[in-house]
Amino acid sequence: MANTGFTIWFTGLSGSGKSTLSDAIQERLAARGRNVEILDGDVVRTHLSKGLGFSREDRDTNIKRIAFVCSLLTRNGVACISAAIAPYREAREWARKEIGNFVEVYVKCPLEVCRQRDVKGLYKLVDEGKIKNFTGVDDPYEEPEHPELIVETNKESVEESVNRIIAKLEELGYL
Ligand code: GGZ
Repeated sequence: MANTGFTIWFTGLSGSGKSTLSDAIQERLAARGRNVEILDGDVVRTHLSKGLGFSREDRDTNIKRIAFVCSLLTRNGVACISAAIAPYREAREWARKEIGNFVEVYVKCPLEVCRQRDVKGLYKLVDEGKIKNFTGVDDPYEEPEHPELIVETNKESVEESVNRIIAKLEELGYL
């Protein structure tokens, strides 16, 4: 029987753990013989969305482009992972409708923890006033109201979060 495609749609602040979880999920799904594609926000922005900024309009355009690619992959049986901040509820709902087999996972982590992690040194630049309109600091992040799953990366290990995501995919009949 052909694999059912689906999209894991991560959403969460910069530094919340979306990319880490994407890589770990990719590994787990690949081990089960699935073809996996990750659309990571900052990677997409060097190709498909090159030149876009961080205004609401540009973020919405970015999300719609990612959703479009996810919809193509999903309908062809790929296990697709979107790892963009996707801060606006309306754009996420648009993606949900466009894609269909959509599993929204809120990667929840307090801003202060993301700030302490500061994997890329961006929060430091924000504090120095060198980056403006940074999500969660001086730009909005609208928490999901009804995500399929919430993972709390300051409270659970990567393995625990991955196990919960895999279990949710099984429960929904995608695996
Ligand atoms: C948020 C920003 C910003 C601003 C640069 N706000 O943690 P990162 O570095 O690697 O991921 C973030 C990425 C955000 O791009 P997305 O495509 O995921 O955003 S959206 O879904 O809103 O379109 C961060 C970096 O780019 N970055 N400036 N002002 N994140």
